[in-house]
Amino acid sequence: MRCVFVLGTAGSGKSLLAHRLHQYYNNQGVFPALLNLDPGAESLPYAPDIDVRDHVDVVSVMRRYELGPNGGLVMANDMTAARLDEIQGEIDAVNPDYLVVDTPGQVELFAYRSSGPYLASGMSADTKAAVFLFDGAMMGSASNYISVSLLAASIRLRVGLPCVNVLSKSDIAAAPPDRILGWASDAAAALEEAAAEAPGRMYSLISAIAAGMDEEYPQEIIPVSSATGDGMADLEAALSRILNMGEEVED
Ligand SMILES: Nc1nc2c(ncn2[C@@H]2O[C@H](COP(=O)(O)OP(=O)(O)OP(=O)(O)O)[C@@H](O)[C@H]2O)c(=O)[nH]1
Ligand SMILES: [Mg+2]
Repeated sequence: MRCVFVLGTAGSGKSLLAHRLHQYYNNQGVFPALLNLDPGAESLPYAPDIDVRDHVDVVSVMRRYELGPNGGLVMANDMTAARLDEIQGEIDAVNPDYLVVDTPGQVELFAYRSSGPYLASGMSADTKAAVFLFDGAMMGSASNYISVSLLAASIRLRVGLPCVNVLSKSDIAAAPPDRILGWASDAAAALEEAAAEAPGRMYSLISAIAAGMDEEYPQEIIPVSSATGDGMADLEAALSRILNMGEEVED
């Protein structure tokens, strides 16, 4: 089994992309399954094969421990990790070729507490990869791009999986996708634009950040639209390079 975790900031398009990936693999004639790891999801654009909400109920957690919505989600995420054995049993019973994992809306709950890295490393699969979504609707400026790149690097560090960067919602991106790809391929150009947007005293901070990110450049970022399907084949090929070491999708 190959396993793909879909990560990204709140509302960046994780759930819809997870659905599209599942459809894509299905159309390729392999057997995919969808795991929802977001206990706070009220509605999903797909019917999950395995659903953490069958194990952890945020509203009951809030009531039982007298927590607000954020405290409830924190605890629900931690409780998810404690249910790994049961969730793994359900995955094994389905036994897909590809498991697509939709993660909690608040990426910081997944990545920065111990539950996400624990689930990412503890789940049993032959190979694993992550997709990190740069929310196209937020990519209107070079400084936004650099900020989200930092978040992506930090999350990669925490989750510890090889990662494919995706520009999500490419059909409604806040800047032309070619311009965003320019920021990804050329650190100096991104820095220049970001510095021009930033107040003077931010310049040295932005310079230091860009210098530190030099190792990360050029970044590969794949524009994908879950609305039109554009870019799905490129995303699958990038995932395949990690999951199947370059082979096409296979069962
Ligand atoms: N136009 C367009 N809209 C999209 C695309 N992907 C997602 N959306 C819309 O963006 C909104 C959020 O999408 P979701 O898939 O729920 O995003 P998410 O990251 O799972 O959201 P949370 O789990 O709530 O953090 C929905 O209204 C989607 O229909 C896309 O590629 N193009
Ligand atoms: Mg979601």
